[in-house]
Amino acid sequence: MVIVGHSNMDTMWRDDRRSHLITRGNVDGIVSAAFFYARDPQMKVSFVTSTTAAMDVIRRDIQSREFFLVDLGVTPELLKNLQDKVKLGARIHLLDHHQQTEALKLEPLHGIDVVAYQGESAASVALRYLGMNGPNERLAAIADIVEYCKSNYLDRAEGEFGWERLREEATILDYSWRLEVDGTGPPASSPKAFGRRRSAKCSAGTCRS
Ligand SMILES: [Mn+2]
Repeated sequence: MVIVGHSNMDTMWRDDRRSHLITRGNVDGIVSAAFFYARDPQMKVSFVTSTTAAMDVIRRDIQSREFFLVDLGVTPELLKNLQDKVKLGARIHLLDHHQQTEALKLEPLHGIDVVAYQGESAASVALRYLGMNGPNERLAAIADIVEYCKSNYLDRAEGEFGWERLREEATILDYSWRLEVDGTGPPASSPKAFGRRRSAKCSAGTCRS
């Protein structure tokens, strides 16, 4: 649906779901999304490649009343967009492991909930936030490995399954999302697309992305 009066040509959409998770389309984001889906199968989920892309998604979504941003390092511009959403009545939760998001914990951010810790994957941050455990911990551990991070989940999973097995599973999952391997045919991505995805990675504190 197009909003009359908006001079830009962005397309708006209508969706009855009121809770929206926005995260990266890499292992850390995919694992985080799995946790949120397990908690709320009706949740709307968007995978993005950058903070700029996340801003676009948030701006277009005029239906959701609650936004969860996971694994997205916050920029001043994104923060401004989020504060605009809060003024419109939305609740915002930032779950992250990027340095710039963790720094926000010290600032008064009315209406924006910040849960951020460096040194562990965003998936581990999300799992703890959601109060989940059990088999989910192994998935968080895999995200930690791919992100070159370490958490209690990784320590426990390593003790239970062994480092080699976990690392192999992490490698397979990381390979799978990059090449869109889904078991139904050959990889869909061209080498060019593969390179583009690789370049979407960013550095983040002690972690990779
Ligand atoms: Mn990450």
